Amino acid sequence: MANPDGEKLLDRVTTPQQLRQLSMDELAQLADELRERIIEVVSRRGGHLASNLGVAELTIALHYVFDFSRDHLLWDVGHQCYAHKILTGRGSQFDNLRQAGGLSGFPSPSESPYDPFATGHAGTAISTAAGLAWADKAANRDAKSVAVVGDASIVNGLSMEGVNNAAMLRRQFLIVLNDNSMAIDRTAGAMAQALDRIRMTHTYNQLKQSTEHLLRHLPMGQEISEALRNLASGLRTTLHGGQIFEALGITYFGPIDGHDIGELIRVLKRLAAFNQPAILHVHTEKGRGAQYAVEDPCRFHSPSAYSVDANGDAVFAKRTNATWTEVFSEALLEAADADERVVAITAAMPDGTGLTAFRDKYPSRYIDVGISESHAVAMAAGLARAGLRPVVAVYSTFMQRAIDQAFQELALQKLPVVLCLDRAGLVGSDGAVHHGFADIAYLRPLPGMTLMAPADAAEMRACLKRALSLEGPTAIRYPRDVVPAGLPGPCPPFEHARSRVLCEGDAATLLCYGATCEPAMAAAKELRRDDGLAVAVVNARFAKPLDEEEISRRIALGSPVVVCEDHAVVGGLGSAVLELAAAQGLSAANVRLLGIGDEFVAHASRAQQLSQVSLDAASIAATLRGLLGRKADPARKSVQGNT
Ligand SMILES: Cc1ncc(C[n+]2csc(CCOP(=O)(O)OP(=O)(O)O)c2C)c(N)n1
Repeated sequence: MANPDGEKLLDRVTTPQQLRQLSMDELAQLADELRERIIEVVSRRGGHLASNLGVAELTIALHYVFDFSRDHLLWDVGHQCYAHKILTGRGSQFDNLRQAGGLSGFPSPSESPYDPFATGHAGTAISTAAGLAWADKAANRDAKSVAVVGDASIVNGLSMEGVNNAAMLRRQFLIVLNDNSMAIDRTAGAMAQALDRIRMTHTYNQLKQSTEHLLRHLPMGQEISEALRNLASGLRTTLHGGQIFEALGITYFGPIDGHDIGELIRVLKRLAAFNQPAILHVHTEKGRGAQYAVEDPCRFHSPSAYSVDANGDAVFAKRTNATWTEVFSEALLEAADADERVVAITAAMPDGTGLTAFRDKYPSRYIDVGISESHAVAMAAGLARAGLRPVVAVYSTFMQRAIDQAFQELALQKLPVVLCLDRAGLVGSDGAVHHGFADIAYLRPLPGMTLMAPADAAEMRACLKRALSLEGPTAIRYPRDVVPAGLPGPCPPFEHARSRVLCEGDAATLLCYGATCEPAMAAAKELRRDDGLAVAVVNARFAKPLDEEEISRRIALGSPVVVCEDHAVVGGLGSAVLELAAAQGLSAANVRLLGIGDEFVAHASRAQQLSQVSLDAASIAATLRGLLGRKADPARKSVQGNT
């Protein structure tokens, strides 16, 4: 798409002001160049691909019409902000997307004033935009607010709460509904069906005429008159997908073709001057510009690095070790084969949480509730009350949306629901918005809750089996990683509040939980080999209830006990250990806590992040050397002692 001199528009268009100088043809070319750039970088770095490819024209049109150095642009979730980043002065850094020290894969106010919020969780854009709009109105500022929300995220409870309230704003407030008929997988639920019906029953021309008609009659800059409300309501009978919003007082426009840049600009210009809450329904194609992504938008929602072969097919590097997600997927199938009461629930993430095999084998026992984690957990309570054994597979970070349901609907009712918390701990390049750093802290206070973590594939099976045999709620956590080779010896069953000693030693104890068992074992091996130190490694298995006998015995020995956990130090397993020591009147002067400090860990590879918080084998060994007076303790920055 370069001109004869080989110059690309993207070489000279680096800000929204510059793109406003371009012709419509050049803007269309700019969209293609943005897609090429995104494909080129994501194929090397990994990241969100298909959603970003779909919004190139929409991003350009928004920046063409609005001035987001003053107006507010909120991308819901924020995973589709790559073109926005490139066009707001960050193009030269785009090469280092999601790398340590490079650009975040999500909006980030520390990078640019064009990003009002750091985001990554679905459903927040309408609410934060409403807050900004409310404050602008109160201060008499003439700034406009735009929230871009996907068709899967608009059904999120938070989005709906935002819609409910934003409808009351008597001023400009635009929601752009970016409808590509996909969440990560196909969208699920009644709203998805309603949007599908619009797509199937109306041609763009028909819709264009209706929208045209409505736009022509809008009293720009004034309160909408009763007559025009009636006109809008007349159109509603044809545009039935918009009824839900119109009934709330949010005027509905569209759907329009989200790849027709001229049309987008024309409609957005009119809507920028519309002094009432409005929703513009835009159809886009997820993956546009990369055939492999159009054909498999789920696979290319957030791919790892890949190359493209001579046939134009994407090729991924082969992995040798299974991931935790894959191991969970197999363990769940085994459990479901053995017990027909087992049902599985996902909140729009069948692939990410390892439920696709379950969905294929047991479609009638599989439920995708859409991006609705709170509903997923409350619904699981209902299923459990009816005698089923629900397993909710959810990322640790998104489970935060359902803490209240874990409290009231699960723990208080003592219901046997199993929460399988994938991506627990540091998650790598998705960064601060996605770390599962707090699940022990938010679940441990709940009476009757059992918390477990497996340390290898055999433990995953044993742990899930145990969880499904309990009469109360359970959470199992495991990281975004490959599963380590098996622990030494056969895997004993998970018994109530019993830890597993992985190796003995009298110099110190490493008390580990799930993911930290492997680096702790490697550290113990290194210390034995290089320093002649015999260090015990104990796999806690349970963060609740603790193996009180074993842990207090180790503390009472007086040699260092280092708790290693891929979780915040505040409120984690280590805190539970200190509580135990206090309850038993034991001195905990020899206890140290290794985990994620009181900070948001930035994007980098998971290995880099683990090393940053001193949870890799070398740092654990260095910590012990420091405690045992061998050498300096380079990991002291994230070691929190209790003394
Ligand atoms: C609360 C929450 N749950 C789950 C996710 C994981 N997630 C990221 S993007 C996505 C799909 C979003 O679909 P949609 O809003 O339609 O946007 P699209 O990717 O299709 O543009 C999901 C489920 C999330 N970010 N936040």
